[in-house]
Amino acid sequence: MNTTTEKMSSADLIQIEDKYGAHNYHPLGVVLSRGEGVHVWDVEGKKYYDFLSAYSAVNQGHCHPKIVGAMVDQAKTLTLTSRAFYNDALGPYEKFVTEYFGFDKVLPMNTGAEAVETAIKLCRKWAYEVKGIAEDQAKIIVCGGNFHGRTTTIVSFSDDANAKDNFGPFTPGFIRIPYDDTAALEEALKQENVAGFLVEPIQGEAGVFVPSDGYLAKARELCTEAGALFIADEVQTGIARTGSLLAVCGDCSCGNSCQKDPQTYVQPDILILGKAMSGGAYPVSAVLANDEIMMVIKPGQHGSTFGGNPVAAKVAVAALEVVQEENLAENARRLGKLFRKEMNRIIENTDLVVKVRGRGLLNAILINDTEESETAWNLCVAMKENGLLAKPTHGNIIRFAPPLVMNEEQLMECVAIIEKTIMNFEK
Ligand code: IF1
Repeated sequence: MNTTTEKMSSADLIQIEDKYGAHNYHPLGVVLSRGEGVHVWDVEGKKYYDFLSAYSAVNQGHCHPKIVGAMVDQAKTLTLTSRAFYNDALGPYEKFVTEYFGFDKVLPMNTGAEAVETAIKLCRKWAYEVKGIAEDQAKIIVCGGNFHGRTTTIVSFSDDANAKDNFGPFTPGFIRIPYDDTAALEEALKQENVAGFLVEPIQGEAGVFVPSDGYLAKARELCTEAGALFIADEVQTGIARTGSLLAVCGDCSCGNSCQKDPQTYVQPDILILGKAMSGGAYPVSAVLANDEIMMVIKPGQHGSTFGGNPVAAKVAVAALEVVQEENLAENARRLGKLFRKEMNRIIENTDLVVKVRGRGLLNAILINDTEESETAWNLCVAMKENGLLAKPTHGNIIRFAPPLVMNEEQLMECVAIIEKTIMNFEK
């Protein structure tokens, strides 16, 4: 097999990944070579609807011309200076992004996990230097079923055996409580030396768990009373995915620009963003906070070679402008309601699916089988054959998260594919 000149088939490409790549993933058997908007194409030219959006990174659609244009222009001009010197794209991006989300300052990183690590470090340093917790005693409360990334510290407070087992010794300083449980949070906040509470406004990896109404607001209130920082990980839920700019915006009336609607908005002390910050074009993540918190980090105490590079800065501005220009939050909200309504209609006519849940265009269906069963996987294989790509999470849950640039006609075509697949499926 000539891997450089001849066009390789999907089977060839799967085979070389298997032989030369670490086996840390188990992909669906499709090899993609092109994307545009809500669609991707495989090596053989078959077209699919993308219902994963690279785990909600491609909210703005594949290869959005404005985002790619910004990236290519900047890539031809200046790619990286490091933060040892200033660059002419970072400052304007920092002004733009802080105004966009309403915080005093931003700390730019690359991946979601790095941004979560940054938030943890920031929270601890604030606890020692502002709150006055004794050295090395700070604790951060986290939730059962959390997913915040793959670093050693982050997996230290995971309760997912797959993510965690045999990666110890683990980082101490975390208290895990059940998700969506304000009584447990209230109890945990009574412990000494609590610095903060780190939470996903909707749990993604756990299977798209939307907490009870009022949970985030109550958690915010409890953190304020206890003098602990409320840290929202919106790496997956942010940037219009759940039908508002951020999931902490709730069912707001602001549309595509967060005006912090006092009826629904829950203000985090630290906001963590990643994925769709770049529309999936480039790794861009960010931690946002106000000065009282962010200013505890001084020169030399935290950073990243690539964080805040000029390409990332230009890409992020373009990607966030697209969210507003194309009304993606409103579209996600409207199409999400339609999608759940259609899924509920299908559920009435099948025993295979028991529930749909989610917000905006972050949804999941629960398959009527055990976590160990192959049913959800086989359904995803069948949907792939029918031209729609999705992936199971936790064995019996299928997450549906298309790009937010979808229109109603396309969504209904996707509903028809899902319905046909479910109705024709035999275990
Ligand atoms: C993988 C899930 C999605 C995240 C939240 C931080 C990060 C993530 C809330 C880290 C990342 C990913 C990573 C991806 C699978 C994935 C995922 F299935 F685990 F739940 F999105 F749906 N906080 N989520 O969801 O961001 O460092 O990856 O940039 O393959 O691990 P990252």
